[in-house]
Amino acid sequence: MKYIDIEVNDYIGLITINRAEAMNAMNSEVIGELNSAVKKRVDDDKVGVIIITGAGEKAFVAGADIKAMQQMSSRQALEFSREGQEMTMTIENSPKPVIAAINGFALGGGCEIALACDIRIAAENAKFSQPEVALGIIPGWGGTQRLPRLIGKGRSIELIAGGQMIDAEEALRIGLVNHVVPQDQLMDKARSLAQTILRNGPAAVGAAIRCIHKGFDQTLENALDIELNEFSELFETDEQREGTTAFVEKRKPNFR
Ligand code: CO8
Repeated sequence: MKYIDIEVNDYIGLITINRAEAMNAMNSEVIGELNSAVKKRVDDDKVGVIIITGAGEKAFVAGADIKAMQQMSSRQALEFSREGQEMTMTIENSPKPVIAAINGFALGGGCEIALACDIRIAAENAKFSQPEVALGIIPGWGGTQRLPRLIGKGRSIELIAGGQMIDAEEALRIGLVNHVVPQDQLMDKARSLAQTILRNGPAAVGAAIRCIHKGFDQTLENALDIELNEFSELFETDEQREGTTAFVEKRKPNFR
């Protein structure tokens, strides 16, 4: 892959978006590579948690490639938006938790990639915005939908209609990120969170995340049905037997 670096260690699949000359901005090629890198980590038995970050210390992702969008027709824009939405759906649908380690600018499509992840950790220098309206466009990779689901409608309208940049502390205050840490501790924090998750049953972790994502927009009744099904299906797995037996036998479970 030209724009994506991959490292797999201790069941953590680290995906680094690496297009340093353009602040890791995403053109079609980078979108396709990120989509396929996430799919491959989902299929990899040696990966239990995925971390997505950007190369360098300035940018996570500075958005979709504005130069590529400059001359797009409406049909091409539809296709570009669809590619980005597919990529963010691949991230959101991953049964393995995806952590965004946000090491700098997360603007436009970069913020939308972070929004599609399950957990967001920001370095102190991270900056966030949905600045699309300043370019005469709108977020097209899920920002108008995922941002209000995460931080509420009022704050989302202020950020999307205003296009202003906010810093990591403000992002923490409004619930856009889970943690803010000094830049040199970002990857340690992401890895330590990944290791906490990796102690648990992988099928159970996947099922829990599916329940949260799939149930979120449903009525409580329908969402509880989703939980019921996921809960009972885990009783067909070795994992449920191992987890409960380990408790009874007063030992640590061996899930992997
Ligand atoms: N696209 C293309 N190139 C970019 C982008 C980008 N989004 N961001 C930065 N670059 C390039 C710059 O053009 C520059 O290249 P060059 O040296 O060839 O001129 C290089 O990266 C370095 O950038 P700067 O010199 O500007 O670095 P600064 O440190 O001065 O500024 C910023 C960094 C603040 C990140 C600044 O580059 C910036 O504002 N970038 C644009 C941010 C932005 O508006 N992002 C939103 C894009 S729109 C979007 O993401 C929509 C997603 C949905 C699409 C739907 C499809 C239809």
